Amino acid sequence: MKKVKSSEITPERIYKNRRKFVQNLGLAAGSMFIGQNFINLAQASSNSIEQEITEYRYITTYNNYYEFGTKKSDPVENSQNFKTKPWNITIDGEVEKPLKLSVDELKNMFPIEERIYKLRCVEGWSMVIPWLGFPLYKLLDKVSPTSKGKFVKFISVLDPEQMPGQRYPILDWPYKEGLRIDEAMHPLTILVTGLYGKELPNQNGSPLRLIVPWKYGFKSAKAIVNIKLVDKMPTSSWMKASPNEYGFYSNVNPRVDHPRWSQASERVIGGGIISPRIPTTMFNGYGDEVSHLYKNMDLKKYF
Ligand SMILES: Nc1nc2c(c(=O)[nH]1)N[C@H]1C(S)=C(S)[C@@H](COP(=O)(O)O)O[C@H]1N2
Ligand SMILES: [Mo]
Repeated sequence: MKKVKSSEITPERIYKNRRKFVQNLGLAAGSMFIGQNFINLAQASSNSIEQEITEYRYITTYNNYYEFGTKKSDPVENSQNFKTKPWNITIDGEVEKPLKLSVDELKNMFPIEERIYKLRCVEGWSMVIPWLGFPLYKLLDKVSPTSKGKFVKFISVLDPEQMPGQRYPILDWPYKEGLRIDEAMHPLTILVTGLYGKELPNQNGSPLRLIVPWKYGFKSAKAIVNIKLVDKMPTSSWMKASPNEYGFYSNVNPRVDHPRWSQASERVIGGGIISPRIPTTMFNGYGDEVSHLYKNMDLKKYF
């Protein structure tokens, strides 16, 4: 019903017809020059990256979504009949004004913006994705977190009838993730409702998923039904499955390896048959914007 202002969103035609480069992915699409050959973001920032936007067909066929299976091709194959309408979401816990509303109502509450962010999976690959959504802080402002709301917990849907992966104890279902309140309030943190100017495909987490661009991809819970403000650091499904591999923070950090995968470099999905590897950057390239959140923290200990 809304409000995707056409001026804010690049038509797919334009994505297709240009060589797509993003310079420094750190800032929002405010300074995007539609009609030129590239999207130029945040030139002022020092740690600039240049990487092509990943093609739609890779973004929508190479997925991690264990509710629909553990192979990269499982989500697109097994999620097409997944029912995302109607869909309600509750924002509650340590808040003064809890909310329960439909995703359609939520989409009409805030202007939908385009944000071109890199998604870096801890498995060692990345894609650059033109997301549609709105900053999470706008929603959190509406519910007025109390002083006990120190963390935010994200809970995905539990529906084993529709989600074959949930019939097996691969993870602690429903999928759970968490952020510290200041991370959740950071203007780069968004709730996503679409990509490439279109509705969010089921395999990418329709109707609502999180994106925290300086953290590994698994922090970005898909198919969210509940956002809960809590007093204590939540335990995510991944922390519970393997605490020495998955910490709470999970900031992209090329100097702290996962026990099974080096984090020093990443494979560019859709970057051609040679699948080039490029160096991974601290905080996925968003250091200028987010490193202050972690000052005086030992990021090896708090991985
Ligand atoms: N509910 C849910 N959310 C999830 C996952 C999942 O298995 N279930 N996988 C995560 C992982 S590991 C990654 S890398 C990203 C992948 O997002 P994409 O398929 O849109 O690229 O989703 C994350 N969100
Ligand atoms: Mo991932």
